[in-house]
Amino acid sequence: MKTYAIAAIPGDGIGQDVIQVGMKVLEALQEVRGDFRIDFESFPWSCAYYLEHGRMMPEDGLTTLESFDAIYLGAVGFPKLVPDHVSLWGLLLPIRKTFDLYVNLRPCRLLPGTKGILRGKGVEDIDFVCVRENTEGEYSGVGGRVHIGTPHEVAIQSIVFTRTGVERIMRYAFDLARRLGRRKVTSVTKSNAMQHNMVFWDEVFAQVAGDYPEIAHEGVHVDAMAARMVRNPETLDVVVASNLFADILTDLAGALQGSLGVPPSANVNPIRDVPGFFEPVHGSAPDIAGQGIANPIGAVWAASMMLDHLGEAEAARQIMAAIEALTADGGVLTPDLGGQATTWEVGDAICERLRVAAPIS
Ligand code: GGG
Repeated sequence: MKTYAIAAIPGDGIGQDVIQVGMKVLEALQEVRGDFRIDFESFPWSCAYYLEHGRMMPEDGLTTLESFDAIYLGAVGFPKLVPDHVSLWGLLLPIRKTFDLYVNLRPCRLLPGTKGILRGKGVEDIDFVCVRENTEGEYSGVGGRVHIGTPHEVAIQSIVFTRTGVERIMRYAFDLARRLGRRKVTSVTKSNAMQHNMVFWDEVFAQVAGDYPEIAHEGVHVDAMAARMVRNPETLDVVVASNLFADILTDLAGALQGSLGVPPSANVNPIRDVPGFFEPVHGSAPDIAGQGIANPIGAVWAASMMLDHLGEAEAARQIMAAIEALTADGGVLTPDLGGQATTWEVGDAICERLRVAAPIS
């Protein structure tokens, strides 16, 4: 029987709650299917770990992760204990960069039965995929501060775009559009104000688009894109954006789906043999951790993306079918989606639906 080694890193805040549910759903699925096994190993790397050890993960943490088939992460951040830039640069960003997980795939789809927040926009209107560049751009980490604490202090954060980095993410977006049968790729830019990096981004986009004549393409400035997502989300198929722009816009995409608790995120390198890393889009929300009100759907959907990436497409679809049956029914939802159920009740209801559903082929 095929066995997958998964590194589970619940992390901080509600990451602990939702990863517990995600693991339970995966365990229920392997029981139902019986054709693969998942071996989880959990790691306590988090802000609590930082307080004890002075780092977010051990020195050889990335080497440890290398031997796994995938990484399943909850959330990172507990700003009252550890500054956010320390926790993010201590755990989440090093995983993405070290394994060169240059694609961050974030679907935005209104699930059946859920209302979203846009008047007059339904499931047929809100259905696009955001392809986020995940290893460079605004999150390159290049910069520094001088004259710290003096009146002439200076802080510089540089944006780094490489031809390799930009071209490969554009190409991935067009290939994805082709694979999904989508008609258009929309590039998010700001080349009117950013005359170096974003003009370069636009040039590479135009060059890559030339190799995909059957797929329409357009560039939209990031400010106009924010408005377009709200006014006309139905005009979007595949969206490609830089690290920061996509980070911001996919929170907006979460709101379009009714809650930031819904969307998942897959950090992958489609070429290299490295573990992909899967997480809900949402953060750690420490203020509501452990209360049983966090929505686990984003984490469970991320588990589905993980299975799909591992080559278990049918199992991935089974999880999505269970989530969709749950939302369509509407009876067992967390408060962010208008329900009264707890995190654990939603998890149990998804497991139950997996058990009763007919196999999908
Ligand atoms: N679920 C992962 C998480 O903790 N996200 C919070 C966050 O701020 N992420 C930044 C990023 O995705 O770059």
